[in-house]
Amino acid sequence: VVDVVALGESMVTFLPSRPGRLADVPSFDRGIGGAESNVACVLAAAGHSARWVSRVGTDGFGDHLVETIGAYGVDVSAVHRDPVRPTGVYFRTAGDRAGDDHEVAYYRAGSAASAMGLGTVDLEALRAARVLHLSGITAALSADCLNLLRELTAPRAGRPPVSFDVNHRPGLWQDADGSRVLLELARGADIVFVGEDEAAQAWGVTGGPEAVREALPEPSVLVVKEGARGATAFSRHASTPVTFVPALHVDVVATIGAGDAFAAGFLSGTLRGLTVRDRLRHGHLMAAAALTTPGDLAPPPARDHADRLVALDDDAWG
Ligand code: KDG
Repeated sequence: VVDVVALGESMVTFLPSRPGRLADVPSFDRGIGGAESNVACVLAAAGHSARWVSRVGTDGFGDHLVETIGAYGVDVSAVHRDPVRPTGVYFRTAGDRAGDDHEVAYYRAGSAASAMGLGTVDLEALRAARVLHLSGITAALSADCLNLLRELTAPRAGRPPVSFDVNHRPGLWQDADGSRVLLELARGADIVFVGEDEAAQAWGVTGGPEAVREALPEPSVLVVKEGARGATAFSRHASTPVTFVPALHVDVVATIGAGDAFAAGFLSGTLRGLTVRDRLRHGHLMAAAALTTPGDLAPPPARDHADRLVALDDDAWG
């Protein structure tokens, strides 16, 4: 049984070599992206056992993803290679520093990962986990992917606790009712991550973290991310049911990957049985590392270093 299994599509990403509209950028630097494999990579770098379950093509981009994610120490043995469908790729501009206003062009329709489903992924590899991490992105990829997520979030005796990052990507939900589906899936999960802005965009919930909790009372842990301000965790079984921790002040280079790093830090603290405050602090610390690098993934601080930072006095934090 590994600490965390993450299921989801990963893509080779192309980030512009200089700022500007996609229409004007002449060349791109290759990286890797994929919200769920990002979580697995950060957790592995933070000293946890992590497995990524997915499908990629037999093309060179598939090789690159498997090799790069494997090099983080993530178990990639349950990644299936699809001989017919290609690996997804996407291009993205940096946008402004808050991460708004960027352009994203996905080339993932009909990808190998969009063929993930109950019959095409290794269900045993998914279930042998202390935590199974999923995200709303997968639900948007295909009907089979959605069915798979519905099955994995359904209440069943013996299923691992499910962590679900809502990850509302409006660009992937053009013809479908993403709002309803994301709420339904979140209701079945045990730990849910959602941005305050996402909750407003997807569900029309405004009025702060408390209003999000009212709309989503089911998960035993709900983490509402409030951007640069901080994050609030609602936890049914903790001695303090509501915990707010301010974010760290950093010079943001790019917001991409920060939400994934935050989720990884919080899950790391959860797996280690830390207090809710310290889970949130580990989340912010990992997010700070991602915010200060251009691509999806930043090497997180080593565990003992992270623990020393998390133990700072309240005055020194945030
Ligand atoms: O969280 C970062 C992801 O958005 C990025 O890596 C790409 O997974 C991705 C997606 O589908 O948007």
